[in-house]
Amino acid sequence: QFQHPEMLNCVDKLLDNHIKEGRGNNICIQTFTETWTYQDLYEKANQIAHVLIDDLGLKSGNRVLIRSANNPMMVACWFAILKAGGIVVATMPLLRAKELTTIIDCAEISHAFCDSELSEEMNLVKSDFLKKVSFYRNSDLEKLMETKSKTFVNYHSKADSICLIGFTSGTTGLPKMTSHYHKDILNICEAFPQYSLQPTQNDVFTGSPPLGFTFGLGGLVLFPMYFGASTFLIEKPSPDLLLKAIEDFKITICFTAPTAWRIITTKVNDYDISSLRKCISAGETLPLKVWQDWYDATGLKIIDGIGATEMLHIFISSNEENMKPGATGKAITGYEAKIIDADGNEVPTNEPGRLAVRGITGCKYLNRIEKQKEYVENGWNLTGDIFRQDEDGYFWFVARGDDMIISSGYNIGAIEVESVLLTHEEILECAVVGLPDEERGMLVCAHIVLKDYTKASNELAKDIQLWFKEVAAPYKYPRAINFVEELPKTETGKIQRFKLK
Ligand code: 3SK
Repeated sequence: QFQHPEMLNCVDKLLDNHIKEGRGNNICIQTFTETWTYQDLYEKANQIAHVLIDDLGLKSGNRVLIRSANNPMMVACWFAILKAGGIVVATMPLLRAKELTTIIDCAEISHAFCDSELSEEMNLVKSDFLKKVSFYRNSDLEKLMETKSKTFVNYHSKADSICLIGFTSGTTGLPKMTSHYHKDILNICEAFPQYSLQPTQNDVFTGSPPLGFTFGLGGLVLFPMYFGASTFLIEKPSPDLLLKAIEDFKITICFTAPTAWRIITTKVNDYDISSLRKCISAGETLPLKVWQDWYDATGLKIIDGIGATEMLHIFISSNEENMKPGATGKAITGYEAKIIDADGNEVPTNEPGRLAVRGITGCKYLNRIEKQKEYVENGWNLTGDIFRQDEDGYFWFVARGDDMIISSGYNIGAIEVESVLLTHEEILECAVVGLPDEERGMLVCAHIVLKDYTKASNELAKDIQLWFKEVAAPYKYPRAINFVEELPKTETGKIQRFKLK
């Protein structure tokens, strides 16, 4: 376990081996309208890999952005990039041109694949790094693919070559880039699934997180394919579509965020979900009430987990046999975790402190040496979360230790929202905080000082919200706006966010 040869392309294990070992006709990906076998995915990924090299001029180590909702072609592009020796940067479909440009410039991305339904913002990107964009869904990529061979010799990568860059919303304006190796991809497939799910080839996975978020990538693509199971992808997930998919496609394993579990609970009696055997929640802490209501309604125990883009996937979780409802769980196989104080010393049992974790994956920030030092100390990754560990070794979430707002499963950097708001012509100053919210977990709330306070009105608040959704990903917009004459500050001029919270 967790041992790899020096040379390793993770696609060999995740995709090509299924063909070599005779599983080509097994279903790999389904949607409400499509069914792809492993053979289909293998052939399409091979053709796209040829397009990358022959037509788009990809060289090994080039970074390739994917802009798409969760669909089979997105998965084919993901595998093709690794097959051809490139590095994948998958993004959230809701990102706007400005956010895409920041990512492209930060990661020096030279190529992009984009679902033609999301072309509008892609076409507005202005970056000197980006050389080639290829669109799919009745577009140029499919035409080029038709001319290509369905076989391909995968790039001979090192186990510790970077194959993926994950962006995490910075608590400061700039997003952070975390890099992961081919071996990390296989390590996460051994870790959480073996600890909590014990998947078999008969499992059918589904869920709502975007594949641009490593929680979704693992749960909806890497884990099912590692075990030769199948996945059901939903382009625009909603609680009803999740439940419909579970009923119609006999889903056995479902990954989603606490907000969705809460809503699904209220609708579950309208559907037959008897096929479901594992329910996974991550992205934000799972309230005990959500766990209990789901258990009362279905008899199923939601498996909570905490992960991080920096660590690639979940590192603390539980399974039905060793679960304390309300606790996040214990460090899973392959990881160690501890709670430390500001000096890095372990704190006594049940005392809150910063969660530190180390193991088979870990943070490797690119181009942010100062962040690396802040986040990693003697091999321990210092998360932004405050936890406590009880006498039985279970970790309990206490609070976020930074300015990250987690709303409906999305990580939203307060400072990032502020920097967008500050570009609005009427806004002089602002401070963004997360407010507790029953539906979303947290709500993005902006306290705004206008250049002219007399203009404060509900109409202006609405205008600012609409404008925000035009210039930044809509999920980040401040759902609550509070116009104030001034912000609470320290003598040195620092905003006292805790007062606003
Ligand atoms: O936020 C999380 O808990 C998470 C889980 C899995 C993978 C990535 C992340 C950020």
